Amino acid sequence: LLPSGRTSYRHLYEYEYEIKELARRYPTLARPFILPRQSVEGRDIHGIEIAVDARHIHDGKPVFLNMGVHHAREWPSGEHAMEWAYELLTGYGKDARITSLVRATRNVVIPVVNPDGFTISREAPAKGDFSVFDYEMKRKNCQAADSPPDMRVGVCADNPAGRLRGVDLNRNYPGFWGGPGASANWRSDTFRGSAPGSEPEVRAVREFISQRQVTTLITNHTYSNLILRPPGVYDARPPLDEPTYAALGQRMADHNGYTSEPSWKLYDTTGSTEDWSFWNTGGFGFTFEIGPSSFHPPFETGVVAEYAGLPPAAGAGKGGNRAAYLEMLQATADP
Ligand code: 0X9
Ligand code: ZN
Repeated sequence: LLPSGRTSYRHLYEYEYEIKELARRYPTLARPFILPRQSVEGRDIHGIEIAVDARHIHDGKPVFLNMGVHHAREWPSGEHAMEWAYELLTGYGKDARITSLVRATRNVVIPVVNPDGFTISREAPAKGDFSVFDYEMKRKNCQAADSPPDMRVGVCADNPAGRLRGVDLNRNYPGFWGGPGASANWRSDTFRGSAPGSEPEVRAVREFISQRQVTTLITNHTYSNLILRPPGVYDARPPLDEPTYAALGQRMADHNGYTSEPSWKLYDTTGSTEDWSFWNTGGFGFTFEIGPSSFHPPFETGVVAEYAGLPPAAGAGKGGNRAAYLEMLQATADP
């Protein structure tokens, strides 16, 4: 069903192992890499790049970046990104459309942008009470510097502030940072951090986008079956090319059955990923909110199978995020 054949949520070590294994299986088509900055706790942030000659990174082709797990508890977001890597690698040379699109582009997948938070959420003992010690519901990264000294004691996985320690990586980008829809309080789940771009995980992504020719990106989250585009706040000027942006969002929504809309319609946010990337690089970026009703429902409920357009996907029978991502790749190849 899924390109990888997986039947359970990956752990961080499985993402890392599978990236290495794919690179071994597809030595010309795939290049594993580590972003030049580590997470707060010193973990590597892994990615895989897919192109006809994966190692020749400066061949002038546009880069489509597909990311997951800015938010720790949003496990399906990493799964969909990782399945996309399998899709391209297993489809190249077999599927005519994938082959021609891969020839025209470079594809980068960073399935877990927040490896510290993800590890805590994924490995947490089940509690399920949504208290601050319910680490499975952790959202932010592991930054401790902003909390008061008595709250800094203990490791990120077990400390007096529980899962509230950390910065919301989707409020820390330097795009409208300081505005509404983000908190200045370190305990908040939408804490923006001490300064725009203060977090190493955000710096890692920003530096990658700025140093490479990333023209399009999708940052995956869960949940609500939405395709979101800038602006994140109502009173920000809509992009000059809003009609083009909106049309691309709608073409993707036709595949996965989601609702495509400007992100402020959900609620105000500042410091989000694609607000920064659009206003700073001009590249088209979208947030996908995968799944109908929870951050990481049991795998068996099919929220990862929705990748392939299978029920209970909003657009079941259409094409799922597989088809939506291909639409984005088409736009990358042929802007
Ligand atoms: O609040 C968020 O960061 C996203 N929702 S989530 O439940 N995954 O946390 C929505 C962000 C929407 N705003 C922008 N993308 N600008
Ligand atoms: Zn999220």
